Amino acid sequence: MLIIGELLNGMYKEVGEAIVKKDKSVIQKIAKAQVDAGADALDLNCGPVSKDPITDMQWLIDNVQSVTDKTIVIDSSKSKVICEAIKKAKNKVIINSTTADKEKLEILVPLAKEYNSGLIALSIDKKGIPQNKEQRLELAANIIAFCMENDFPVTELYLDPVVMPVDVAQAQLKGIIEAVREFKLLCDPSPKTIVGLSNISQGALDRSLVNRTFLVMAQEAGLDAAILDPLDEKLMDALITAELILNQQIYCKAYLEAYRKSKK
Ligand code: THG
Repeated sequence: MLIIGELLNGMYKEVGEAIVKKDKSVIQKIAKAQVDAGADALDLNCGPVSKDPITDMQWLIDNVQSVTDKTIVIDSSKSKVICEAIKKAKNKVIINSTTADKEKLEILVPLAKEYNSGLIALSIDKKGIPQNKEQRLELAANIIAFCMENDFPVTELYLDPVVMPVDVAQAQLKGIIEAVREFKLLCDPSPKTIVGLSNISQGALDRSLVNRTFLVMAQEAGLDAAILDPLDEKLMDALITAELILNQQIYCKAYLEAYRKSKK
């Protein structure tokens, strides 16, 4: 599982304030803490506080790259922000994200090719978030077709079914897990799959419990990557244990410890 740390997001008060005040020490502390906890990549999102998201995203990338060589995940709904910010990237990059809309695919697929980056694609379009598994699969199939027609390797494509909060769309969650399973069957070689995990528990009482229970189920369905809070130890322990049971990690008696050492 590719573990992408979610904490460098302007949605969090401390991060939002640091972006506004240009306090790089806060950003670098959170970057390092996530890497130490086992993150393979770091999601960077300026959040709603940013008045100049291009400059702010470039500033985030510069400061994160000066403390880690882990993959940078450039998270913005604005293609222009991604196009300008990616110029700062020295580390490996994953673009987050395109939708199934042609206008976005036409900008972001060639950009991902040019920079040899991964590309996250949300199974949504201008009509909004799908209401069922079939609509998610249809959008995913359109995205895959576009990538193939434009020689972008589907093995670098991360399809995201868009996880909804349990208090908003409980009846869809099973279909979202099944979408992960079926995305992997849409072509050979398979595309990768990803979720933004914490979406599911927004408004829920015990967030960590809801997050880790969903994560383990999605892992069984073939999830390849997740944007999550790597500082949540119970979540990380469930992730590692699910990998063990799914035969994705070598078993030893002290496997949690061994896994953490292997990340250092
Ligand atoms: N898919 C993709 N990218 C994404 C998402 C996705 N990026 C953003 C988001 N969803 C994933 N990241 C987060 C980060 C934080 C939270 C949820 C998802 C979160 N934050 C607290 C909240 O809103 O309650 C903030 C609490 C605080 O202020 O301390 O839940 O789905 N491709």
